[in-house]
Amino acid sequence: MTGTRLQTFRPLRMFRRWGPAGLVCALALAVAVLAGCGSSGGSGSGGSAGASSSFVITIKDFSFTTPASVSPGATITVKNEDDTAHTVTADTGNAFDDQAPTGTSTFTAPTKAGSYAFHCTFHPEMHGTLVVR
Ligand SMILES: [Cu+2]
Repeated sequence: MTGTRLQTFRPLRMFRRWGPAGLVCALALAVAVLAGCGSSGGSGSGGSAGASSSFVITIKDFSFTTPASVSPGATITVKNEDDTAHTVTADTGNAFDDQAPTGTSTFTAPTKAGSYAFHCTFHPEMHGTLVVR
């Protein structure tokens, strides 16, 4: 009698011990499969989108350092490493006029391709060119 009871209880204990581990394994597999599918499909669009929006204009020692070119409508990050405020202002029209206090600011590049000369309104000797293409 006790022997049969033990035989029925042992498998149950085994299942209880394997249950959580089995669940974890199954979940891990499912996550791995999902992550694998997600990354293979998403890395292409996600990666390129991240790269295309990382345009930085650096201002240091009263001088602009500008990317070779930026994408139309891209978000441009302006890093002003000077202790004084500057601006990134288009010479003509109002294509962009970014107030650039010390630190980081952003503005949106023109959506029209072209070469946009810009200056700093506080320091007219500061010039740069933003190429959009
Ligand atoms: Cu300035």
